[in-house]
Amino acid sequence: DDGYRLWLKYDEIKDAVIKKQYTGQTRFIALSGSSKTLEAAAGELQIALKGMLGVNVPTVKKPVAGSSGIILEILPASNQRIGDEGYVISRQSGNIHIAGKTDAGILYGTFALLRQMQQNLPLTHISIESSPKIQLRMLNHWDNPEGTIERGYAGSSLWKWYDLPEGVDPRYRDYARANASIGINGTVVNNVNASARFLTAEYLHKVAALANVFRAYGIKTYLSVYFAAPKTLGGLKTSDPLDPQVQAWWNAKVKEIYSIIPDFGGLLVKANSEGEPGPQDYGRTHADGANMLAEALRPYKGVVIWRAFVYKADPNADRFKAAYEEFTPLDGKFEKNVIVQVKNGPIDFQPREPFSPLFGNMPKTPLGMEFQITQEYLGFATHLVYEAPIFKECLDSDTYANGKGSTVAKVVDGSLHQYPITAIAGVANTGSNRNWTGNPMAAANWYAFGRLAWDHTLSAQNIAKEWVKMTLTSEEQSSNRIVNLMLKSREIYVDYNTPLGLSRPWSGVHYAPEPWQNRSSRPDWTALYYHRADSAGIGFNRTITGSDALSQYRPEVRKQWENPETCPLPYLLWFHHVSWDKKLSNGKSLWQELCTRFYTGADSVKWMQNEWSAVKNNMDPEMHADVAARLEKQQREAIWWRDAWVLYLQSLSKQPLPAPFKQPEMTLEELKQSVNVYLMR
Ligand code: BDP
Repeated sequence: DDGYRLWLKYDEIKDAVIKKQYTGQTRFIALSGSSKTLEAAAGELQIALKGMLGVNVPTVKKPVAGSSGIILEILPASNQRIGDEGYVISRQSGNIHIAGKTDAGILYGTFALLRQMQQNLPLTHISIESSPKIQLRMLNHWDNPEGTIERGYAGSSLWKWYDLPEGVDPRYRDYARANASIGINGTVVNNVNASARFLTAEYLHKVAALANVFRAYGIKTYLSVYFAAPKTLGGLKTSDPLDPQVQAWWNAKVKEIYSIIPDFGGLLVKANSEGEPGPQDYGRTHADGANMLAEALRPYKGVVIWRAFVYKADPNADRFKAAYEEFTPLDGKFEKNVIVQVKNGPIDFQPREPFSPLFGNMPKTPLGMEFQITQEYLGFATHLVYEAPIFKECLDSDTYANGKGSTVAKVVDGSLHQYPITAIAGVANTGSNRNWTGNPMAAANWYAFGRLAWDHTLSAQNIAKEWVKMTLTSEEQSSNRIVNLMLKSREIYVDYNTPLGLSRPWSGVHYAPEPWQNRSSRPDWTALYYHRADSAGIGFNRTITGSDALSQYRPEVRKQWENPETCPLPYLLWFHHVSWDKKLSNGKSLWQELCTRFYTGADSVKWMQNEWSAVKNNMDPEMHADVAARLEKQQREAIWWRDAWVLYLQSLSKQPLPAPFKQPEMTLEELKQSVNVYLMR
C-alpha cells in the first residue's frame, strides 16, 4: 500500500457475513436529479462498492421495485432538521436514503455512509443526521508559484502551475474527493506570503482550471493576495486602501477574477506581518485594508479573510500580546463580509499553547480559527504526532466571555456571539509525495482537521478510531493499539521538546534544537526571547509583575494561570519565570521535573516503537516499514533534543542530573556542532 488512497481505500470486506449483508442492501443507486455533484456522489458509491463488495452497482433514475438500494434524495429547502450542507441517512422500506437540501449535502451524506461501511458497521437500522457547525471549512496551502511549499514536508506543490490550465493532473480530483469526504469546502491554493503573480490573468486561468475540478466536490477556491499588488502589478503610485484609485484597481481585479472563476470564494490576506506590506504602511488600520477588499468582493458575495498573525520586532514587547493589542480596538469596524483569522495560540503553532486571547474578545467581528496541520513545529514529516488533541484542547478551552461554558469552539462556530459567518482553516500538510503527507501517519491530521471542522464535538479518540480502521487495519487489537499510540504521541513530543510550557527552542529551520540561540535579525526570533532561562530559573513572566499578557484574558482564565503555585504544570513556564529549585505541586523541584520530562519523553519514543512493532502482522508491510523507519529516526532525535535542552540548561542551573538519569554522552559543545550541520547553507 503506497498510501495514495488515504482513508478512501475501499478494500474488499473480509467479513463474509457483512459483505453479504451490504451487497443485499446496495443493489442500485437511484438519483432523480442530475448535477456534477450528484454524479460525483454516485460515482464515489460505485467505486467504493466495487472495491468493498466486488460488484458493479448500476445507477438508475427510480428505485427498483422489489430490490434494496441507495436513494439520493433532495429535501425541500424549507426542511428545518438540517443545515444547507447537512444530510440525513435513514432506512425506509428496505432502501437507504441519503437526503440533503443541496447536492453538496448529499455528497457529504454519501461519504458518511461509506465511512460506516468502511468500518463494517451495520446499515440495517442506520439513522444519522448531521450538519456542519462551521460554514467555511478550509485548507490553506502555503504553496509558491515555483512549486515549493513553505513549511511543506511532503514533496513539492500539488499544483503544477507550468502545466496548467491545459494540463489537469487527475490527482486534483483525488485531492477534492479526500477533502469532500471530510467536509472541507474551501481551499486557498497559494501561500499567505503571496506572490502578486497569482493575480495576473495568466495565473487566474490556471486557478480556474483547479476550481473547475474542485467545484463538483463542493469546494470553493480562494487566493491569498499580496497587499501591494496595486503598485507592483497595477503600476499605481500607492496601495493605500483609502485611495480611490487603489479601490478602483481592486474592484476591477475582483471583477476580472469572477469573470474567470464565477464561484470564487474570496481573498486571504497576510498584511503588516513578518515584513509583508499592508495598510499600516500608509498609516491605515487592518480594518481599512480589509474593508477596501470587502467592498470589491461584496457584489459577488465573496469574503475577505484577514489574518491576525501580527507582531512587531520590539525586544521589549511581549509578542504574546501583539494580536490582541492591534485587533481588539477594531472590533465592530470590519465590513460584514470580513472574517479575522486567528491562529489557535498567541505565538505560533507551538506544540502546546494557551488559546489566543482574541477568542472571546471580539464579539462584533467574526473570528475564524487557524490551525496548522503541517508539522512545522512538530518534527516535520519524521515525528509521529497526532494533532487532534491539540485542536481539541484549544476548541474546548473556556474563554468565559459570556460566563462559564463560553468555549473557543462556541466563538468559532458563531453560537457565542451570533457571528453571521464562521470559518476554520488548517494549514495543509499535503504535497506531491505519492502518499500525500510524507509520513503516512500525518494523513490522520488532515483527516482529523476536516472531521473537527465539521463537528468540533467529536472526540480525538473516535476520529483516530475511524481513521485507523479505514486506513491501516480492521483488526481490533492492533487498531486499539495504534489509536492509543496516536493519542499519547502529542504529549510525548511535548515532553522531549517543550515541556511545562516552554516554546520555540528552534532555530530558523524549526527542527534542530537550538535553545541557546540568542542572536537573530530580530530579537523575537531568538530562542532566548521565549524561554528566558538564566542562572536563577526559566520561563516567561506574563503576570502583572512581568509583561502582564494575562490581563488579556477574563478573570476566571487569569485565575487558572496567574499563581505559580496553582498554575497547571503544562502552562507553568508560559506564564512564570520559575527558579530551578522551586518545589512544584508534585513535590519535585522544577529542575527535577524538567529533567524527568525530557528523559521520559525521549524514552517513550522507544515505547512507541515497540507498540508499532506489535501491529506489524496486521497491516500493510510497506506502510508499516515506512512508519517504523520514521520512528527510529524520531527516537534518535528525541534523545538529541533532550540532550540539547539538558546540557544547555545545566550550564545555567549548574545542577547535577537527578537519579536515575544518565548524563548525555555529548558535551554541550559537541551538541552545538551537531546542530550546526542543520544550519549550514
Ligand atoms: C510561521 C511560519 C512562516 C509563516 C508564518 C505565517 O514559520 O513560514 O509565513 O508562520 O503564518 O509559523 O504567516
